[in-house]
Amino acid sequence: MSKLLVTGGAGFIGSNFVHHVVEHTDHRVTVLDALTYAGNRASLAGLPEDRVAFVHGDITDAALVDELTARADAVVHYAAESHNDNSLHSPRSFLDTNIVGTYTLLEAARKHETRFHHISTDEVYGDLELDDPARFTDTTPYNPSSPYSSTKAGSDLLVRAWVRSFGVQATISNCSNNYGPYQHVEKFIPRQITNIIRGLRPKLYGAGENVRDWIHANDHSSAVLTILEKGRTGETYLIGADGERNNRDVVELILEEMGQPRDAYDHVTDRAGHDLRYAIDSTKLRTELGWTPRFADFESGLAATIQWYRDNESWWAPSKGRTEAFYASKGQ
Ligand code: NAD
Ligand code: TDX
Repeated sequence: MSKLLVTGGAGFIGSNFVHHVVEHTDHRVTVLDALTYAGNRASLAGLPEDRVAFVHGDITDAALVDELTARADAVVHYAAESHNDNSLHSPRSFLDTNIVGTYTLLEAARKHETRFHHISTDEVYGDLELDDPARFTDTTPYNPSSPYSSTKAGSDLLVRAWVRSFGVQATISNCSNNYGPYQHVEKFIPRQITNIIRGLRPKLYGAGENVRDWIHANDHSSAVLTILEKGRTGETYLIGADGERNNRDVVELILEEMGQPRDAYDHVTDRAGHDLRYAIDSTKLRTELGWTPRFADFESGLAATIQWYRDNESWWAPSKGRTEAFYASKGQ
């Protein structure tokens, strides 16, 4: 049994990870989360108090981070400003949290010789052409496009430097686009589902040809647990489940699943610098560490996610109005 410090554990993927850890291991978890607009304590409701403790605080608070890291066997670092569209309009908090916050945690892990796992994204590699057979691997050169992805790339490079220069026992994972319960309504799939529930039309950026490589958040969680248990210090593991789809197909699937005409959506202003395609080659994680995804069927995972948003309107309703007002002000 280990004591895990999980940063950003009240966010989408972090909260899914905490649920997964409680269900599948006997680890104890301390969540450190600043409860920004993206954090929600309700995402951790119902978890046993003797297994999960919650600390409301910021990862840039060095004294607090030091105190919590001293008590942990491992740090699993999810906390981030995570939304590309926000980073195009207000990038400052992305530098503070993603760069300075990661630095603050690395210094604590270095001091206390604590195992560290850094959660990152495939977006650090930039994008691929639609007809390119290539997929990202851990040797693909970094080439981030947005303020968000450039700060995630910077945080990855800090982790690599703290491994090489200071011997921090760290691993990194770069995962593709996640879907599942507890995802904020600003993100693509929950935005469209909750729009339809509210009688609004889904909004597709540009022509909708951009491709994302979808993975269920539970599969991301099982991969991170595998890396925590078996990953080699200093290594980078790419996490993906062969789920490439273009955005138009995903919107049409959601509409069909929710009993609407497949063409009942609007095209809106495209995202500035919009990455065309992401695709992950997760062979290293599968062959070296023996991980396999369980949610192979995107349609059924999507149907379950739609049902979750239907059943949990009180979870997402408080964020919906201000999220749509923000998008409307940008023509999206
Ligand atoms: P999210 O925005 O849903 O959650 C982020 C969480 O971090 C929130 O609970 C927020 O309150 C917390 N947080 C933000 N700033 C903080 C700070 N300064 N101190 C403490 N807590 C703070 O994000 P997510 O989608 O769950 O992403 C989690 C991680 O996974 C991020 O590092 C992201 O880069 C990475 N990732 C996300 C995806 C995806 O598809 N969403 C894919 C690959 C990687
Ligand atoms: O309303 C929308 N319409 C639309 O067409 C929104 C919100 C998005 N999109 C498009 C943009 C992208 O091509 O859908 C795709 C997915 O958009 P997001 O959900 O914003 O995700 P993305 O920008 O791909 O980044 C996500 O995956 C990688 C996460 O938000 C990041 O945190 C993660 O690193």
